[in-house]
Amino acid sequence: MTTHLTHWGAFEAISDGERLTAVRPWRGDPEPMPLIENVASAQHHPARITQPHVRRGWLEHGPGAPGRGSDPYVPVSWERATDLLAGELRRVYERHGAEAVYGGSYGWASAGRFHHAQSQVHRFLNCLGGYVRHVNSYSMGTSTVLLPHILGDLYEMITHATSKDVLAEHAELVVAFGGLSPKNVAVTPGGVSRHHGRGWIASARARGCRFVSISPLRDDIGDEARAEWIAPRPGSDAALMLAVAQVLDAEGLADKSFLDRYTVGFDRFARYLRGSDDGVVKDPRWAASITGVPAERITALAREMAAARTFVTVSWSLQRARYGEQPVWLGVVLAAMLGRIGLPGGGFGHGYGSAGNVGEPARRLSVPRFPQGENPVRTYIPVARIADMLLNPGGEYEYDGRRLVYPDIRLIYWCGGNPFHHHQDLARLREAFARPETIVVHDPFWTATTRCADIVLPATMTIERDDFGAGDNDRLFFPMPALTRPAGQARDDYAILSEVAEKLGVGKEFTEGRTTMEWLRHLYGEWRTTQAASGDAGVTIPGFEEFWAADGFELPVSDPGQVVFADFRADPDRHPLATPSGRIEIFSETIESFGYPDCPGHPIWLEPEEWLGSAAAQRFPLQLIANQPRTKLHSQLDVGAHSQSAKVHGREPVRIHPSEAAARGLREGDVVRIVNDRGSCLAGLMLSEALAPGIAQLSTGAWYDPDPADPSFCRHGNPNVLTADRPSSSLSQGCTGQLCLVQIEPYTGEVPELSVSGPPPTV
Ligand SMILES: Nc1nc2c(c(=O)[nH]1)N[C@H]1C(S)=C(S)[C@@H](COP(=O)(O)OP(=O)(O)OC[C@H]3O[C@@H](n4cnc5c(=O)[nH]c(N)nc54)[C@H](O)[C@@H]3O)O[C@H]1N2
Ligand SMILES: Nc1nc2c(c(=O)[nH]1)N[C@H]1C(S)=C(S)[C@@H](COP(=O)(O)OP(=O)(O)OC[C@H]3O[C@@H](n4cnc5c(=O)[nH]c(N)nc54)[C@H](O)[C@@H]3O)O[C@H]1N2
Ligand SMILES: [Mo]
Repeated sequence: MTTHLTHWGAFEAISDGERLTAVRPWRGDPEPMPLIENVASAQHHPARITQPHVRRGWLEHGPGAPGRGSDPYVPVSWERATDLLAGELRRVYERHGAEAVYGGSYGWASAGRFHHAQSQVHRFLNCLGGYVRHVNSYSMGTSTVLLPHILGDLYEMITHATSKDVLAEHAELVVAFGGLSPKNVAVTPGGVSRHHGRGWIASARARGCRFVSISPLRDDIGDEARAEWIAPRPGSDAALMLAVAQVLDAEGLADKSFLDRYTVGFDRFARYLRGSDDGVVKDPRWAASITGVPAERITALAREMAAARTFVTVSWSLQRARYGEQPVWLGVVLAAMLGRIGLPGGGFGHGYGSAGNVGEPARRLSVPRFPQGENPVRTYIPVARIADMLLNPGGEYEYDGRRLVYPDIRLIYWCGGNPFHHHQDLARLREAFARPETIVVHDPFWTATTRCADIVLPATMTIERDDFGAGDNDRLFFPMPALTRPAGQARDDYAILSEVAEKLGVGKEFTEGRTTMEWLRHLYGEWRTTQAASGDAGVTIPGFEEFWAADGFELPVSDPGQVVFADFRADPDRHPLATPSGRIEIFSETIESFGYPDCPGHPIWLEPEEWLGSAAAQRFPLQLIANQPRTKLHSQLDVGAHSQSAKVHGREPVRIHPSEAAARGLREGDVVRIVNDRGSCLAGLMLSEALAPGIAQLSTGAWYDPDPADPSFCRHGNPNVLTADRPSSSLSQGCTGQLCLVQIEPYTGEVPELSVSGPPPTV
């Protein structure tokens, strides 16, 4: 058995050289995950791309020819494909310059430090003169802009977040907005060895710590928490939090000395809470009418939070929504009012239910990375503005106090991401993707994005190549020797880019003359030397041969008992935050100075366009939660066995409360149509009392399978035909894919065949 690493866990496998014949969880994993089953079953699926392809219209009529998304593909040799690609890159760089190339290429790609697809393509494009990049992520696009203004260092909140073991030992009450989702914490960017998502909750519970999960889904927290469930209307958490703050303020429960010493701007915020200027006191009665949570429960919750050592955590989902800054900022404000920031078991956390690395102690050692070179192009977009950019070249927009201009993109180069998975309003994205002259995609699979590309190059999966890997804050650094040969003619991104670089005369710059194994040895050797020279490794690092032959190298951590902001609490003058005031900013003069009505200088309640309290809910009375999928990572390996096992008539499952089904004459197992003004999709109906009435939950990840006549209708169940391409705010321009309003209807037509379960038509 050989060990292998994925973003969702490590596994041991036996291979016959062609495929994996047995897979079992890595023996060190206390909470193994069934997602590992997707890998072997997807490898030779008919949706695997087995050779290079070029879209017929592009091949016959040249760059810019219409027909993207409907043309058949022409299989070509590697020689032909790389010739065409090199020629087109030369044309675009010569005629339009690097500002015309979008190489942002957002996406999670795969575990493995060397073959990380984005690093590969970025290095390659840098050798050609650079590219328009993206900033931030779909994950935390809103917090990434907000938190530096109010807490300073974002990295601090993730890498140095209070350890889960510290919470298990010291917290008395955990109030989790968005829950502590067991499915999400199974995943860590870059890989996870020992899953630690549930054990700490069970230990805390056994010690008497109480959990309150504030979320539309009861199963956003595991049974081991025996949590109280409070289900406010989605999108209304800011109102609930304001009312908790109002009770703390009005009843004298706020920690005044903490607020004085460690924060700025409470007074400005308090005027809003007390209604000093607008005459509206943000009390529990006010919040009850917005959130649907009884006023008495809100008042009691505030008192419980003040009486115990309370940890407030806000999941990333709350900021992947309109005005998503507000609940995150208010989570910080509540924790500040409770005065326990910087103490073990108290304070504020962000994402303890979102990813496995949050609350794992920081490592003493970094891990090697493939250098990307320098990008001389200064133009960038906040990542979720991709469709806006393509549709409005030259258009101006606001971002974090700046006025930016969209570039005029002629060529898109995508490796390791799936925009037709991750972006909102896919019919609009289809329009946007019709604009550039050329789209190049590398992927192992015929995803919806490869089906919209002009040049399609088949990439290997991790099990088909040599690499090494370790996830963020994960403690194991694994060698990842190839387990099988590549499927079909698939090649590593590195091999593909090396060949094209050679044809463009920058081969030497890109490869530095190294093969993959030479790179692995080189990167490892350099890393080992640097760590040894720093004298701080705290461990002897084996030589490459020993590392490569073994089963993972244990990386030491700095402080297993890490508590975020402990230094700041101990001495805020010597350890100020990286904010303008050096303190926690409850009121931010910087944000106020931008003058954005959709994100003023202190947190407030702003009513989103699409929530159960809005006028639009008359026509679309269900709030769709488009959250992360349980059976896969995003769209990855959706054709795999574990993901397929959850489908209903081949469609993605949508869950609603039984009362909502009864009201529509629907039954479990029905194929239904989910609809709003932007689009519609089919899904398979599941009934559950784990959802509040008024809620529908359709996770992301089903491969977009548009009706040939109507790109706004997905036959498979991708919620992004329904979500809106609206930014969180002018401040952060983040993704808001989590929530939208819909109606669910019976589907009476013939259930159509899916086209994404095989390759597109070829000629
Ligand atoms: N409605 C809604 N939409 C959302 C979200 C939401 O909450 N709601 N969440 C958002 C979030 S947080 C995220 S992070 C995004 C995720 O969006 P993405 O990261 O774009 O999604 P993935 O499915 O991980 O896409 C990775 C792609 O890379 C391919 N790939 C894997 N390994 C390799 C490789 O080695 N080389 C190459 N060339 N390709 C490879 C995979 O086959 C897959 O097609 O989705 C966002 N979209
Ligand atoms: N299995 C699996 N795990 C994953 C991923 C995956 O694709 N699959 N993706 C990974 C990635 S890239 C990321 S960024 C993280 C994302 O981590 P999150 O953003 O935290 O994850 P989600 O599952 O989208 O949302 C968590 C829960 O938030 C709740 N929620 C939604 N809206 C509201 C609201 O307005 N108020 C409240 N109180 N709750 C709300 C929903 O019920 C939802 O189930 O997950 C990571 N983990
Ligand atoms: Mo994400």
